[in-house]
Amino acid sequence: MSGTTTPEAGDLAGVRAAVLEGLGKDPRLAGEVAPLVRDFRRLMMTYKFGIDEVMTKITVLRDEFRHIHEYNPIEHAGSRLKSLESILAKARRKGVPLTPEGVRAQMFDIAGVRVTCSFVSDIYRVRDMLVGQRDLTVLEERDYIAHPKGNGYKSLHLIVQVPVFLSDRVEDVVVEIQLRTIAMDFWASLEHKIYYKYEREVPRHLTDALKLAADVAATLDTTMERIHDEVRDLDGGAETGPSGADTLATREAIETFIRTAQVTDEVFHDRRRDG
Ligand code: 0O2
Repeated sequence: MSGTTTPEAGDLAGVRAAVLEGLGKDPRLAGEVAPLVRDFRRLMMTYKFGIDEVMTKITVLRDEFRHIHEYNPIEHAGSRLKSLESILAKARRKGVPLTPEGVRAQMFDIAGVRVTCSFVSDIYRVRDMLVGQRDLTVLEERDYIAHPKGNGYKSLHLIVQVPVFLSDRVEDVVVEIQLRTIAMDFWASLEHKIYYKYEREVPRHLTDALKLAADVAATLDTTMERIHDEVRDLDGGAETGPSGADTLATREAIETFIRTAQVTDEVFHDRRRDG
Protein backbone atom coordinates (compact mmCIF):
# COMPACT_ATOMS: atom_id res chain seq x y z
CA MET A 1 0.00 0.00 0.00
CA SER A 2 2.51 2.53 -1.07
CA GLY A 3 2.68 5.35 -3.57
CA THR A 4 -0.72 6.53 -2.53
CA THR A 5 -2.14 9.90 -1.66
CA THR A 6 -5.36 11.50 -0.61
CA PRO A 7 -6.49 14.13 -3.13
CA GLU A 8 -6.49 17.53 -1.48
CA ALA A 9 -9.71 19.48 -1.65
CA GLY A 10 -8.22 22.10 -3.97
CA ASP A 11 -6.09 19.80 -6.10
CA LEU A 12 -8.27 20.01 -9.18
CA ALA A 13 -5.33 20.42 -11.53
CA GLY A 14 -3.73 17.19 -10.28
CA VAL A 15 -6.96 15.23 -10.63
CA ARG A 16 -7.57 16.69 -14.10
CA ALA A 17 -4.03 15.75 -15.19
CA ALA A 18 -4.45 12.21 -13.87
CA VAL A 19 -7.78 11.74 -15.63
CA LEU A 20 -6.33 13.09 -18.89
CA GLU A 21 -3.34 10.80 -18.47
CA GLY A 22 -5.75 7.90 -17.91
CA LEU A 23 -7.62 8.80 -21.07
CA GLY A 24 -4.43 8.62 -23.09
CA LYS A 25 -3.84 12.41 -23.23
CA ASP A 26 -6.27 12.71 -26.14
CA PRO A 27 -6.71 16.52 -26.53
CA ARG A 28 -10.13 16.01 -28.15
CA LEU A 29 -11.35 14.65 -24.82
CA ALA A 30 -10.28 17.72 -22.84
CA GLY A 31 -13.73 19.30 -22.99
CA GLU A 32 -15.37 16.14 -21.72
CA VAL A 33 -13.01 15.75 -18.80
CA ALA A 34 -14.45 18.42 -16.45
CA PRO A 35 -17.57 16.47 -15.35
CA LEU A 36 -15.52 13.28 -15.07
CA VAL A 37 -12.99 15.06 -12.85
CA ARG A 38 -15.79 16.27 -10.60
CA ASP A 39 -17.27 12.74 -10.39
CA PHE A 40 -13.89 11.17 -9.65
CA ARG A 41 -13.20 13.70 -6.89
CA ARG A 42 -16.54 12.86 -5.33
CA LEU A 43 -15.82 9.15 -5.66
CA MET A 44 -12.44 9.53 -3.93
CA MET A 45 -14.06 11.47 -1.13
CA THR A 46 -16.60 8.72 -0.43
CA TYR A 47 -13.79 6.13 -0.39
CA LYS A 48 -11.99 8.25 2.18
CA PHE A 49 -15.14 8.29 4.33
CA GLY A 50 -15.35 4.49 3.93
CA ILE A 51 -11.81 4.22 5.29
CA ASP A 52 -12.74 6.50 8.20
CA GLU A 53 -15.68 4.25 9.09
CA VAL A 54 -13.57 1.08 9.09
CA MET A 55 -10.69 2.75 10.96
CA THR A 56 -13.15 3.85 13.66
CA LYS A 57 -14.25 0.23 14.07
CA ILE A 58 -10.63 -0.92 14.40
CA THR A 59 -9.79 1.88 16.83
CA VAL A 60 -12.79 1.03 19.01
CA LEU A 61 -11.76 -2.64 19.17
CA ARG A 62 -8.15 -1.74 19.86
CA ASP A 63 -8.95 0.78 22.60
CA GLU A 64 -11.48 -1.52 24.20
CA PHE A 65 -8.93 -4.33 24.31
CA ARG A 66 -6.34 -1.96 25.71
CA HIS A 67 -8.59 -0.89 28.57
CA ILE A 68 -10.54 -4.02 29.42
CA HIS A 69 -8.43 -6.99 28.47
CA GLU A 70 -4.87 -7.77 29.36
CA TYR A 71 -3.91 -8.56 25.85
CA ASN A 72 -4.38 -6.65 22.59
CA PRO A 73 -4.54 -8.60 19.31
CA ILE A 74 -4.10 -5.42 17.22
CA GLU A 75 -0.50 -4.26 17.00
CA HIS A 76 -0.96 -1.55 14.41
CA ALA A 77 -3.58 -0.23 12.01
CA GLY A 78 -3.06 2.02 9.01
CA SER A 79 -4.90 3.06 5.91
CA ARG A 80 -4.38 4.38 2.45
CA LEU A 81 -6.45 5.72 -0.40
CA LYS A 82 -5.10 4.64 -3.77
CA SER A 83 -4.01 7.65 -5.79
CA LEU A 84 -6.01 8.52 -8.86
CA GLU A 85 -2.92 7.85 -10.98
CA SER A 86 -2.68 4.30 -9.56
CA ILE A 87 -6.41 3.73 -10.00
CA LEU A 88 -6.33 4.78 -13.63
CA ALA A 89 -3.16 2.79 -14.33
CA LYS A 90 -4.66 -0.35 -12.77
CA ALA A 91 -7.98 0.23 -14.59
CA ARG A 92 -6.13 0.44 -17.90
CA ARG A 93 -4.08 -2.67 -17.09
CA LYS A 94 -7.19 -4.68 -16.21
CA GLY A 95 -9.49 -3.28 -18.90
CA VAL A 96 -11.82 -1.57 -16.40
CA PRO A 97 -13.87 1.27 -17.96
CA LEU A 98 -12.34 4.64 -17.00
CA THR A 99 -15.52 5.96 -15.42
CA PRO A 100 -16.49 6.29 -11.75
CA GLU A 101 -19.15 3.59 -12.32
CA GLY A 102 -16.65 1.19 -13.93
CA VAL A 103 -14.09 1.76 -11.20
CA ARG A 104 -16.68 1.41 -8.43
CA ALA A 105 -18.03 -1.85 -9.85
CA GLN A 106 -14.74 -3.56 -10.67
CA MET A 107 -11.97 -2.28 -8.40
CA PHE A 108 -12.05 -3.29 -4.78
CA ASP A 109 -8.78 -2.05 -3.34
CA ILE A 110 -9.18 1.71 -3.76
CA ALA A 111 -9.81 2.15 -0.06
CA GLY A 112 -7.44 0.04 1.99
CA VAL A 113 -7.05 -0.63 5.69
CA ARG A 114 -4.21 -2.75 6.98
CA VAL A 115 -4.23 -4.34 10.42
CA THR A 116 -1.08 -5.88 11.83
CA CYS A 117 -1.44 -8.52 14.52
CA SER A 118 1.13 -10.36 16.63
CA PHE A 119 -0.10 -13.87 15.93
CA VAL A 120 -1.99 -15.74 13.22
CA SER A 121 -4.80 -16.64 15.64
CA ASP A 122 -5.24 -12.89 16.36
CA ILE A 123 -5.88 -12.29 12.66
CA TYR A 124 -8.85 -14.65 12.67
CA ARG A 125 -10.01 -13.27 16.00
CA VAL A 126 -10.06 -9.68 14.68
CA ARG A 127 -11.68 -10.93 11.47
CA ASP A 128 -14.49 -12.58 13.46
CA MET A 129 -15.06 -9.42 15.50
CA LEU A 130 -15.31 -7.31 12.35
CA VAL A 131 -17.53 -9.59 10.27
CA GLY A 132 -19.88 -9.92 13.25
CA GLN A 133 -20.71 -6.19 13.08
CA ARG A 134 -24.12 -5.73 11.56
CA ASP A 135 -23.39 -2.66 9.42
CA LEU A 136 -20.41 -4.32 7.77
CA THR A 137 -21.04 -6.69 4.85
CA VAL A 138 -18.34 -9.06 3.67
CA LEU A 139 -18.39 -9.24 -0.13
CA GLU A 140 -15.37 -11.48 -0.46
CA GLU A 141 -12.70 -13.11 1.64
CA ARG A 142 -9.31 -14.08 0.23
CA ASP A 143 -7.34 -16.20 2.63
CA TYR A 144 -3.74 -15.98 1.44
CA ILE A 145 -2.67 -17.41 4.82
CA ALA A 146 -4.37 -20.76 4.26
CA HIS A 147 -3.54 -20.49 0.54
CA PRO A 148 -0.38 -18.36 0.08
CA LYS A 149 0.39 -16.90 -3.33
CA GLY A 150 3.08 -18.63 -5.39
CA ASN A 151 5.63 -15.94 -4.48
CA GLY A 152 5.07 -16.58 -0.74
CA TYR A 153 2.67 -13.67 -0.07
CA LYS A 154 0.46 -14.21 2.98
CA SER A 155 -2.35 -12.07 4.39
CA LEU A 156 -6.06 -12.34 4.99
CA HIS A 157 -8.00 -10.00 2.70
CA LEU A 158 -11.58 -8.99 3.42
CA ILE A 159 -13.48 -7.00 0.85
CA VAL A 160 -16.20 -5.31 2.87
CA GLN A 161 -18.93 -2.80 2.31
CA VAL A 162 -19.79 -0.09 4.85
CA PRO A 163 -22.55 2.51 4.68
CA VAL A 164 -21.42 6.13 4.58
CA PHE A 165 -24.07 8.70 5.54
CA LEU A 166 -23.75 11.70 3.22
CA SER A 167 -25.84 14.89 3.30
CA ASP A 168 -28.36 13.67 0.73
CA ARG A 169 -27.93 9.91 0.60
CA VAL A 170 -26.35 6.80 2.05
CA GLU A 171 -23.60 5.28 -0.02
CA ASP A 172 -22.23 1.76 0.41
CA VAL A 173 -18.46 1.98 0.11
CA VAL A 174 -16.14 -0.94 -0.60
CA VAL A 175 -13.02 -1.17 1.56
CA GLU A 176 -10.29 -3.79 1.41
CA ILE A 177 -9.06 -4.86 4.85
CA GLN A 178 -5.72 -6.66 4.92
CA LEU A 179 -4.89 -8.54 8.12
CA ARG A 180 -1.31 -9.74 8.63
CA THR A 181 1.19 -10.69 11.27
CA ILE A 182 4.24 -8.49 11.79
CA ALA A 183 6.37 -11.10 10.01
CA MET A 184 4.00 -11.25 7.02
CA ASP A 185 3.98 -7.45 6.86
CA PHE A 186 7.78 -7.26 6.98
CA TRP A 187 7.99 -9.76 4.12
CA ALA A 188 5.28 -8.04 2.02
CA SER A 189 6.84 -4.58 2.42
CA LEU A 190 10.20 -5.75 1.19
CA GLU A 191 8.72 -7.82 -1.64
CA HIS A 192 6.61 -4.83 -2.72
CA LYS A 193 9.67 -2.55 -2.83
CA ILE A 194 11.68 -5.11 -4.81
CA TYR A 195 8.79 -5.72 -7.21
CA TYR A 196 8.55 -2.02 -8.07
CA LYS A 197 12.30 -1.44 -8.07
CA TYR A 198 12.70 -4.08 -10.78
CA GLU A 199 9.50 -2.94 -12.51
CA ARG A 200 7.85 -6.35 -12.02
CA GLU A 201 10.84 -8.25 -13.58
CA VAL A 202 12.53 -9.47 -10.40
CA PRO A 203 15.68 -11.60 -10.92
CA ARG A 204 15.16 -15.30 -10.26
CA HIS A 205 17.61 -15.57 -7.36
CA LEU A 206 15.69 -12.82 -5.52
CA THR A 207 12.25 -14.38 -6.09
CA ASP A 208 13.69 -17.67 -4.86
CA ALA A 209 15.19 -15.96 -1.81
CA LEU A 210 11.88 -14.23 -1.08
CA LYS A 211 10.02 -17.53 -1.26
CA LEU A 212 12.47 -19.04 1.23
CA ALA A 213 12.22 -15.98 3.46
CA ALA A 214 8.43 -16.40 3.44
CA ASP A 215 8.92 -19.93 4.82
CA VAL A 216 11.16 -18.55 7.57
CA ALA A 217 8.59 -15.86 8.38
CA ALA A 218 5.87 -18.53 8.60
CA THR A 219 7.91 -20.71 10.96
CA LEU A 220 8.76 -17.63 13.03
CA ASP A 221 5.02 -16.94 13.35
CA THR A 222 4.39 -20.53 14.49
CA THR A 223 7.27 -20.45 16.97
CA MET A 224 6.34 -17.09 18.49
CA GLU A 225 2.72 -18.16 18.89
CA ARG A 226 3.81 -21.41 20.53
CA ILE A 227 6.00 -19.54 23.02
CA HIS A 228 3.22 -17.06 23.67
CA ASP A 229 0.70 -19.86 24.31
CA GLU A 230 3.01 -21.55 26.77
CA VAL A 231 3.59 -18.33 28.72
CA ARG A 232 -0.11 -17.46 28.63
CA ASP A 233 -0.98 -20.88 30.08
CA LEU A 234 1.49 -20.13 32.86
CA ASP A 235 -0.13 -16.72 33.51
CA GLY A 236 -3.51 -18.45 33.51
CA GLY A 237 -2.72 -19.76 36.97
CA ALA A 238 -1.64 -23.30 36.22
CA GLU A 239 0.08 -24.12 39.50
CA THR A 240 2.23 -26.82 38.03
CA GLY A 241 3.48 -24.62 35.16
CA PRO A 242 3.32 -25.65 31.52
CA SER A 243 2.65 -29.30 30.80
CA GLY A 244 5.35 -31.58 29.40
CA ALA A 245 3.47 -31.60 26.08
CA ASP A 246 3.48 -27.77 25.98
CA THR A 247 7.20 -27.57 26.62
CA LEU A 248 7.90 -30.23 24.02
CA ALA A 249 5.76 -28.45 21.40
CA THR A 250 7.57 -25.17 22.06
CA ARG A 251 10.97 -26.83 21.80
CA GLU A 252 9.98 -28.53 18.55
CA ALA A 253 8.73 -25.22 17.12
CA ILE A 254 12.02 -23.52 17.98
CA GLU A 255 14.06 -26.35 16.47
CA THR A 256 11.99 -26.25 13.27
CA PHE A 257 12.51 -22.51 13.07
CA ILE A 258 16.28 -22.78 13.48
CA ARG A 259 16.47 -25.58 10.88
CA THR A 260 14.36 -23.63 8.38
CA ALA A 261 16.44 -20.49 8.85
CA GLN A 262 19.71 -22.42 8.42
CA VAL A 263 18.54 -24.27 5.32
CA THR A 264 17.22 -21.04 3.82
CA ASP A 265 20.48 -19.25 4.39
CA GLU A 266 22.48 -22.08 2.81
CA VAL A 267 20.18 -22.32 -0.22
CA PHE A 268 20.28 -18.55 -0.71
CA HIS A 269 24.10 -18.47 -0.69
CA ASP A 270 24.31 -21.50 -3.03
CA ARG A 271 21.92 -19.92 -5.55
CA ARG A 272 23.69 -16.57 -5.42
CA ARG A 273 27.05 -18.25 -5.98
CA ASP A 274 25.67 -20.31 -8.89
CA GLY A 275 24.05 -17.18 -10.37
P1 0O2 B 1 -0.64 -1.38 -3.10
O1 0O2 B 1 0.45 -0.43 -3.44
O2 0O2 B 1 -0.41 -2.06 -1.80
O3 0O2 B 1 -1.99 -0.78 -3.20
P2 0O2 B 1 -7.17 -9.44 -8.60
O4 0O2 B 1 -6.90 -9.04 -10.01
O5 0O2 B 1 -8.32 -8.70 -8.00
O6 0O2 B 1 -7.22 -10.93 -8.40
P3 0O2 B 1 -5.55 -7.73 -7.05
O7 0O2 B 1 -6.37 -6.58 -7.47
O8 0O2 B 1 -4.06 -7.53 -7.07
O9 0O2 B 1 -5.87 -9.04 -7.84
O10 0O2 B 1 -6.09 -8.12 -5.61
P4 0O2 B 1 -5.34 -8.73 -4.38
O11 0O2 B 1 -4.61 -9.98 -4.72
O12 0O2 B 1 -6.35 -8.83 -3.30
O13 0O2 B 1 -4.24 -7.61 -4.06
C1 0O2 B 1 -4.60 -6.37 -3.59
C2 0O2 B 1 -3.50 -5.84 -2.70
O14 0O2 B 1 -2.98 -6.89 -1.87
C3 0O2 B 1 -2.28 -5.29 -3.40
O15 0O2 B 1 -2.51 -3.99 -3.81
C4 0O2 B 1 -1.22 -5.40 -2.31
O16 0O2 B 1 -1.40 -4.42 -1.32
C5 0O2 B 1 -1.57 -6.73 -1.69
N1 0O2 B 1 -0.89 -7.83 -2.41
C6 0O2 B 1 -1.48 -8.79 -3.15
N2 0O2 B 1 -0.57 -9.64 -3.63
C7 0O2 B 1 0.64 -9.22 -3.19
C8 0O2 B 1 1.98 -9.71 -3.35
O17 0O2 B 1 2.23 -10.71 -4.01
N3 0O2 B 1 2.96 -9.01 -2.72
C9 0O2 B 1 2.71 -7.90 -1.97
N4 0O2 B 1 3.75 -7.29 -1.40
N5 0O2 B 1 1.46 -7.39 -1.82
C10 0O2 B 1 0.43 -8.06 -2.40
P5 0O2 B 1 -1.60 -3.29 -4.92
O18 0O2 B 1 -2.47 -2.36 -5.66
O19 0O2 B 1 -0.87 -4.33 -5.73
O20 0O2 B 1 -0.50 -2.53 -4.16
